[in-house]
This record gives sequence, structure tokens and C-alpha cells, in this order.
Amino acid sequence: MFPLNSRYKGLKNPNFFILAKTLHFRDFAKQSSAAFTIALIECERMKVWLINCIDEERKRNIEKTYCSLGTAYLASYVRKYGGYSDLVLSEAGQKLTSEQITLVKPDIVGISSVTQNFDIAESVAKKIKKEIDVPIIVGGKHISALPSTLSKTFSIAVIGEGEETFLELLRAYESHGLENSKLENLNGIAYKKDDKVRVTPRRKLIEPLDKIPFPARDLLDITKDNLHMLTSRGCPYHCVFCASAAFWQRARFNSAGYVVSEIKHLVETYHADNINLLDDLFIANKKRLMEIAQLIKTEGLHNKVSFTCLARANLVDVNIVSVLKHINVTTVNMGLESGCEKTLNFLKCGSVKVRQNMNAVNLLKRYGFHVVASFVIGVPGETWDDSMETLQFLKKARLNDGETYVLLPYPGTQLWNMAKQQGIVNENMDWSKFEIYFEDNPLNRVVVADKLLRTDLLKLLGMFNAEWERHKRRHVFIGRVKSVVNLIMEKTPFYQHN
Ligand code: B12
Ligand code: SF4
Repeated sequence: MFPLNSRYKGLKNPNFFILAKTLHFRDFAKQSSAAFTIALIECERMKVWLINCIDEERKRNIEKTYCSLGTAYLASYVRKYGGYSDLVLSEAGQKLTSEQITLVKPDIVGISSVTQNFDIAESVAKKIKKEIDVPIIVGGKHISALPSTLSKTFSIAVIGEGEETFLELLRAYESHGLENSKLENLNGIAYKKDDKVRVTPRRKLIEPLDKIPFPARDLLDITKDNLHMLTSRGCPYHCVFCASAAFWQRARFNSAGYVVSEIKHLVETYHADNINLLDDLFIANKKRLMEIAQLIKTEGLHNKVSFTCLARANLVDVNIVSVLKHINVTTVNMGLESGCEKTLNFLKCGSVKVRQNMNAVNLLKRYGFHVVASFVIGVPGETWDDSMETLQFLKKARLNDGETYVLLPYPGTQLWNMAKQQGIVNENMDWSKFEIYFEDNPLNRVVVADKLLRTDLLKLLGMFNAEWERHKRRHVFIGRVKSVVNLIMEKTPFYQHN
């Protein structure tokens, strides 16, 4: 998946040296004629390379399902408000080569990383530094939660929401460089001074959210099969394990008009027939949901595109469900987390009950949705019997699909603070221990369970996975029966209308 810009797709091309020559034309021109150089500098601003760091060696790479929109938002913002148009967006991990770095030859690099990839992000930055001497800025959920861990590998860290801070950094770099004396006046960053990390005050969140243009999907390798959107930032709830709620501080929403224009854009530009609304909690704002539904109907988009979205069991009622049905949402995902009241209470701070989880699944199924859910095991205080209650819940719930994970204490969360106090995690640890799938690294993976052994967790995962398989098989069977019935109904005149 490297790099993603169409301009740089030639990297996989055997003729890429010819392409490289063209790309380095600016350097050639600089040497050949001073006048030409000035003309080029005037029309061409610095080249910005934004990298979403991924683990290219992971067996099951969930990161490749949907590319990161975080860097695409940064790109669209600096393009609109700063006029920076020489932007390269790519993914990179362990397989990044020197050749690729010298081919892109950026003036400044930005790297985005989640916790489990942070060590890879450091090595990507080191590789780039070896080839070219340019500032490397890091941002994202991980470094924002632990700014004091900023290492020498990175020049600066952007803490929290990045668009405005990144724009200011680009402007500063272009006009006077990134010396420390200038950095202390810039909000929302961490940098090194006298070998100590300085963190400047947090920047105000961007308001209204509509100020941020649609993510620069034109710079990503996007097809109609992996289209996704975000229509909000943050969540009104504060679950103990959630890094997102901690990061965004509070919930902000794009207006219904903005959301529907973006849907329309995806339908017109990418011929979208299904869009995955990956917001933490798409249904969080009921008033906005009604407005979106109204606009989707007015625009006739419900006849062109279907949606997948995330919901929360305590918010799922007949009203919400019928609105989702009307706008052609076909799949609803929910983080149900646990079928054990005590465990659920701990994870979600008492905001939802097991009974509400089951009611939500039943209601959604009654309306014909494809219902997908996730659960966690390995929660502090959770016993074998508690996990069995969750397994029983899963057996009873008419879910179409889903997964069970072993709980992780992400930095910035309440769970992180608890795990840190117990010495399970610390700021300087090996971040690959945050492997998503426990079964891929059962000996070293971080675990916060205190009443279950690693071997118990493996056994439990096996039992959960078997149950998920049963659910999937049952739904495939039901799907087949339904299509046969439909076929018979279509072919039998008795069932035909009029
Ligand atoms: C969409 C999404 C996914 C998608 C797509 C992932 C992808 N390729 O981006 C899918 C479904 C595949 C996914 C999977 C997973 N996800 Co996810 N995901 C999200 C979600 C909902 C949105 C991400 C996003 O695009 N945000 C919007 C942009 C604007 O925010 P951003 O990326 O943080 O970028 C902003 C700033 O951080 C900053 N910034 C970021 N990078 C940089 C770089 C520079 C240079 C600068 C200047 C600024 C900057 O500026 C940006 C603009 O403001 C977030 C929660 C959330 N709402 O953010 C969780 C989240 C990122 N996911 C999370 C997790 C745990 C996972 C999974 C492990 C879940 C699982 N159990 O399988 C996997 C692992 C994925 C992986 N990368 O390895 C955690 C990460 C925690 C952490 N500390 O690392 C989050 C925060 C969810 C949570 N509730 O805790 N995820
Ligand atoms: S409801 Fe979801 S997004 Fe909101 S705090 Fe809980 S886990 Fe995070």
C-alpha cells in the first residue's frame, strides 16, 4: 500500500527511476538556472509527506480494511487554509525502503500512529532521518496521551486535534524554521529543549466542526468497496477503556447538511453503494440524526446507498431504529462488551445494563438489521463464571457476526491509570505488547485480568470463537432459506401483486 498518491503509484512500476527523475526535476532546475528556480519556488510550496504508520508484518491486518482519515483531514485542512498542495499521503511500516524515501523526497514529514504501532513509527522515522534531513512531526492518539515520552527521533509532537496546529507548524517552518524559541508560543505541541520535553498548553478544539473540509480522499487509494466517513469527534460517554473519549474530551458533530453533502460526494465521485459510518457513536445526537434522515430522503440518497453505523444499546429504541431503517442503514455495530452485569458496570461506568444489550439486539433484529457486536474478556475482577455469563449471552443473542477481544488498557484511559499503578504498563514499554489479537502473542501481550490466567483467556477465546462460527453458519443458512423462499414467491403467480 505504498505510497497512495496516484502521482507516486509509479513506485511499483519497473520504470520508477524515470518517474523519480521527473519528481526531482525541481532540484535539477535549481542547479541549472537561478531565474527558473525562483519561478519554481514561487509556484511550488514545500512538499509535505503524511504517513499513517501500520504494522506490515501483522498476520491479520485489520488496518488495511479502511485507510486512515486522520491524515486525510490534516491534508484537506492545510490545503484549504494554507494553500499547501504538494501533499503525499501513504501508509508505511517495517517494509519502507530507502528508495521510496528518496523518491518522495519531502521537505517535512508527519507520522500518525496508534499505540500498538508506536515502536514501528519510531523506526520509520529513523529510516527517514537516515536518508534525508527534514523535520519529522508525530501525532495521533498515542503520543497525545503520553507527550512526555517524546523521543529524539521526532522533531515535534502534535498533541490532540491536529489540523490547526499542523498548519501553524508548516507556516512556521516555511517562514523561519522550527527553532525552540519560536515553538514555545505554539499551542498543542511537545518538543525537546535542553533534553527535556516541553509541552505547551492544549489548543482549543475547532468549532464548528464543519470548518474542516471533507478529508482529502483524492490523495488516498479509495475504492467504492472501502468507503467510510466520520461525522463527529468524541462521545458523550466515558467508558473506562476508551481512548477516543479521553482524546476528544467532548463530543462535537458535523451538521446534517455537511454530512449529507459528504454522502452525496461519495455517491457521485466514488459511486458508493455502501458507506461505513465509523463514528464512535453515530446515533449520539438524536436531533441531528432526524435532520440527517430528513435530508437523505429529500436528496433521494436512501435509494442509492446503504449504511453501516455504530450504536449504543441504551440509546436504541423504536424511534431510532425506524429512522435508521428509513435511511437504509443495513448493519448496526455495537460494543456490547459483556453479558455479566458486574463486568459491564465496571467497563461502562453503569451507563448500560445487560438487559438493555439484549433488548437492543432483539429490537434491531426485529427490524431486519444485520447486527454485529464485540465483547471483551480479561477485565479486572472478571472470573471464569463471569466470562461464562458473557458466553451464555452470546449464545442467546441473535447476532449475525462479531468478535471477542482480550481487554487492553490504552494510554489516556482510566484503565491505563489502574494498570500503571499495578505495574502492568509503563510509559517506556514495548508497544508491540498491545497486539490486538491476544492469541497471536499470548505470552507477552498486555493483560489486565487479575482473576483469569493467560491459559484461561486462550481457552475462553476458543469457546467464544466457536460460538461466533455457529452464529455465522446459522445466518448463512437462514440467508439461503430466505433467498429460496423469495425465489419461490417471485415465480409463483399466486403471490404476485394485482
Ligand atoms: C475509524 C477507526 C478505525 C477503523 C480504521 C482505522 C484506521 N486505519 O484509521 C478500523 C475499524 C479499521 C479500526 C480498527 C482498530 N481500531 Co480504531 N478507531 C477508529 C476511530 C473510530 C476513528 C479514527 C479516525 O479516523 N479518527 C478521526 C481523526 C480525525 O482522528 P485521528 O486519527 O486521531 O487524527 C487527528 C489527531 O490525532 C491528529 N493527528 C493524528 N495523526 C497525526 C499526525 C500528525 C503529523 C499530526 C500533525 C497530527 C496528527 O490530527 C488528526 C486530526 O485532528 C477511532 C476513534 C476516534 N473517534 O478517533 C478508533 C481508534 C483509533 N481505534 C482504536 C483501536 C483500539 C482499534 C483496534 C485495535 C480495535 C480492535 N479491537 O480491533 C483496531 C486496530 C487498528 C490499527 N490501526 O491497528 C483506538 C486506538 C487507541 C490507541 N491509543 O491506539 C481508538 C482511539 C478507539 C477507542 N475507542 O479507543 N479503527
Ligand atoms: S460509548 Fe464507545 S466511544 Fe463512547 S466512551 Fe464508550 S467505548 Fe468510547
